[in-house]
Amino acid sequence: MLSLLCACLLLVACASEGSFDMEDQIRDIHAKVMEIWQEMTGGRAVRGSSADPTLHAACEVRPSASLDASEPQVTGRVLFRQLAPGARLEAFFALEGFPAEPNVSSRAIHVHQFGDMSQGCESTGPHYNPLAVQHPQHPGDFGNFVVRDGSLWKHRAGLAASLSGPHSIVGRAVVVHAGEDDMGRGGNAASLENGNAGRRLACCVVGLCGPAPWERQAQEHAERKKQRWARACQAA
Ligand SMILES: [Cu+2]
Ligand SMILES: [Zn+2]
Repeated sequence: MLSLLCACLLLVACASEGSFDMEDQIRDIHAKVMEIWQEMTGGRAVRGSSADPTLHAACEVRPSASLDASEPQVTGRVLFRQLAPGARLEAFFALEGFPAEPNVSSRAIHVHQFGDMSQGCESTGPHYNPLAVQHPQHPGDFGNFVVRDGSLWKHRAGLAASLSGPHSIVGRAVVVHAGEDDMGRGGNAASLENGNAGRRLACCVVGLCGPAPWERQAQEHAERKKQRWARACQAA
């Protein structure tokens, strides 16, 4: 029934005229689906057991089992925080093991449909795409991330994915790619499905957790920022 509702909402959005672009329309549809979901469940599905509505999730990234040993062995974690059901998602990305190239490079990270790592990252399926839209409008299209000295450190806010509701990414996979995401501008069919982001280097399954991993990561992130500033000041 919900998928039918999503399809109807999408049709209405596509048929409507106005100044909204596609991204705004998809955001509105996600918000509407979330609202209906909360009404249907009386809020129980997203409130959890405590009074604090904040949701946290963790994803321990491991190299894809289908890769050769000679390929980069990327490890680390992706942590998520959502302050309330329906709110935009925040994430910390902390990964290492990329080749330490002299120049910075850019790597794509997405949410894929299945939390199945039985065939390495190959069994995680295509991009998670609950509204049957084109890339890069999938809720888990996190875009490109800069890799410096073999590491990737980033905090991002305002992400469209959710840890609750009918389009939750919990139990699905985060996949780290070898290449850059062309953000749908590659001029071929794959570009509108996956951004031609290349091989799947590493992945993990998103699972709910308590607030402690997020707090530790936030502290570590602040410390690293301070150190970077101190180094920049010394160099100046
Ligand atoms: Cu991907
Ligand atoms: Zn996508």
